[in-house]
Amino acid sequence: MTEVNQKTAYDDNNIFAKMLDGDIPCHKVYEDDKTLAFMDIMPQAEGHVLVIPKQKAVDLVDLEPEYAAAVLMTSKKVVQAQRQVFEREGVIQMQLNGSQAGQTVFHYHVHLIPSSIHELGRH
Ligand code: DGP
Repeated sequence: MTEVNQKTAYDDNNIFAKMLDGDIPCHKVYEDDKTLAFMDIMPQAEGHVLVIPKQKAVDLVDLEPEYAAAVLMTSKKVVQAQRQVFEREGVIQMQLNGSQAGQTVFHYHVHLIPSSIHELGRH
């Protein structure tokens, strides 16, 4: 069992690493040299997107500044698109660090969820 106070090491076989390698498919919505954005397979609301860096980072602590900036810029593009497509202002940006926080895939990722904090638990 993973100790909650012990950091998980980067696993090259994690599901998002396999997506970056092209070994498993994803519904891609945006890609550039430093990031990939794709639809979440277990959406918490319609249009739930995940943004990941093309860096082997388990969590926020690992993320190099250039990749942090790139994830942020991609997230801005995705939120703009979500607002247009779903004709709503509210988009939640969520990011979990560590199993204790609820992180289940140990490649850094940002959730972008068109929803409100009040609606989120009801989906
Ligand atoms: P987190 O709990 O923050 O680690 O969220 C992991 C997210 O990853 C969760 O919302 C479901 C999503 N996910 C897990 N496996 C896959 C997959 O194979 N494909 C896609 N598109 N999303 C996945």
